[in-house]
Amino acid sequence: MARDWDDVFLTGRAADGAAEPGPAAEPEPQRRRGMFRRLRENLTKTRQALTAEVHATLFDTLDDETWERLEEALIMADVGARTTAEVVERLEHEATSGEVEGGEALQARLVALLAQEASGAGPGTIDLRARPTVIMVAGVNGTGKTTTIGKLAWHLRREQGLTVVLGAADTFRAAAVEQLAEWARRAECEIVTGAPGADPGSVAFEAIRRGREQGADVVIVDTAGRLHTQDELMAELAKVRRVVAKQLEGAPHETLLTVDATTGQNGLRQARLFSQTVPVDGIVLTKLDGTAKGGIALAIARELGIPVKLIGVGEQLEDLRPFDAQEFAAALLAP
Ligand SMILES: Nc1nc2c(ncn2[C@@H]2O[C@H](COP(=O)(O)OP(=O)(O)OP(=O)(O)O)[C@@H](O)[C@H]2O)c(=O)[nH]1
Ligand SMILES: [Mg+2]
Repeated sequence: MARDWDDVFLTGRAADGAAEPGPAAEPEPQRRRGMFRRLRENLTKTRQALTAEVHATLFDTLDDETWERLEEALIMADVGARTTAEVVERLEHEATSGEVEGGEALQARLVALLAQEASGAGPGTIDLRARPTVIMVAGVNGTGKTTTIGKLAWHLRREQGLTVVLGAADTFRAAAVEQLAEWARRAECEIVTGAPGADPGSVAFEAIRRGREQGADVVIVDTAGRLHTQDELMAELAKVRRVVAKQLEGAPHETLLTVDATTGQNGLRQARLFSQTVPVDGIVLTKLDGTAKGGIALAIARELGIPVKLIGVGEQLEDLRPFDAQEFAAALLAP
């Protein structure tokens, strides 16, 4: 599981896995503490909903009602019925057998069990060693594709010192190109656009061509989230992917799927549909700041079999973070 940007991005440089600070980094422990504090703040809605119940249950007399109430609270936070049932059953067992005793120990154990559930779908890394690495971003309209691309481009530049080219392959909506162009300006990277209604595949093609010509490190391709019908959307997504794959061997190296955390189980169903159309390497779970149902971050990897790699916790450039299950569970449940 990734803890920091240097853990997420495999760049093939010496910094991989080590803690060599990026160009704009603060001292390490201080920076991590600051990031954890911000994450807790961003998750306030879910955290408030959960911590009250966890305290009212695990720190009180343990009986049947304890476990029922705890289950209910986790399900309300969208942790998912299966994951919740397993985790609470295990915790109850460990509490009854005397393995784990006391509110604090139980709470810590709950964090560990939830984190464990969320970590099974594979490492949250993004391999950036290909030159250029092509990242395709897909997802239902409004889930945060364009915003995520802007934030990601900014992080790649600022934290990793990489050059990025954006491809505005969402040609369905005229405003989509403008929106991505604004992000390109903020992230200080180049953007390749097509005329409104242009073939999305041709825009992706041109972005990669441009990236290669420029010797760019990363090309990120935005895609449409809505067409006239869902079938058309899926067909187009598959087509863009084929164009990309034909043009550059190994591409797209990473396909990220954005899922809006506020849409809960419905978002999960949509994600499943997308992942049946194109192979998805990672989930970007967005809008965790605006929901009391952030527990979905801990269940989604297990439900889909795809790791959550990044989380969106706001609308600003810096509001994209690597997902770390342990850190996330701790931020939700720790006092
Ligand atoms: N609070 C919050 N808002 C977000 C986050 N990510 C995206 N948004 C907002 O969600 C809205 C939709 O985001 P977009 O990036 O336009 O979504 P999209 O998937 O590109 O949408 P389409 O292009 O219509 O398919 C915007 O208002 C964003 O500011 C997040 O992590 N937190
Ligand atoms: Mg968009």
